[in-house]
Amino acid sequence: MTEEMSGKGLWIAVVTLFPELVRSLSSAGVLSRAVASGRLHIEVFNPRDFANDRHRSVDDRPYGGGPGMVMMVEPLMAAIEAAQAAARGATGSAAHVICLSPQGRALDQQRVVELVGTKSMILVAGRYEGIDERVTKLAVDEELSIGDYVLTGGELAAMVLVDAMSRFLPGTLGNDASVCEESHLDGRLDYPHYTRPEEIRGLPVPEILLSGDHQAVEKWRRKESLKRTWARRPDLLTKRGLSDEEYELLGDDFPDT
Ligand code: 21W
Repeated sequence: MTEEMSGKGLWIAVVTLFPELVRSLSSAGVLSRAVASGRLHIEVFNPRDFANDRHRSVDDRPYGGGPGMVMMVEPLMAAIEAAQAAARGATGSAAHVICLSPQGRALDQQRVVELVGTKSMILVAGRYEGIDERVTKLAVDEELSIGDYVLTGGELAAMVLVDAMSRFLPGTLGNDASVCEESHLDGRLDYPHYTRPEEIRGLPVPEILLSGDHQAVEKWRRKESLKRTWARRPDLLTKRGLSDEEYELLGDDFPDT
């Protein structure tokens, strides 16, 4: 087991035909700092490096016909198995294998939090029309989608998951308070934010925020947060319900029934 991954670090392998796409995203911003500090390890495995024919083929035509190509079993399985061997070497145990796919369950913050507790994971990013179903059956533990829209492949979805998880690695954030605050902002949208100047282009900062009255500010923020959530994402509120105090805060904005 490597020294830097023996503790609370996250070991991730991404299986992708576009390793440079994944590397470029991990070598910038918050993720690069997590990697540099040893909290996050990202390794890339390219199925093309495991292709056997002289053309290094990784895709083939779909049985049954139809448009597009399908990622072949052999190079993809070999890449996943190489990633599993690397995971064993680094952490001493098998990695959890997640395939990013439009057919997966939708990723949400609860699953992000659960997955941060995983020692190691292999993220399989598909291209073309998708991967041969037998790879899913043989090697994939879980399929995740990031939402109901169409991407060109699984790489950005994989990095969305990595990015969301990285916020929970200690020392990554620079501001651990906002992660904590989220637990009690849970199920509602953020309140509006303002910084200097006090007025710009005819738009003032809400007076209450300049009052110095911390209790009043906190109440205003709770109310604004609820109003926005009710207006834009009522599904979040019906899912979690409202306390008596929140019901009162919403006041006239909340319908009778
Ligand atoms: C998108 C591949 C659409 C294939 C029925 C049969 C990973 C993704 C992806 C992709 C199709 C995620 C069709 C949200 C996403 C991903 C590539 C299907 C037409 N329909 N989360 N054939 N959205 N997308 N093509 O696209 O790999 S997670």
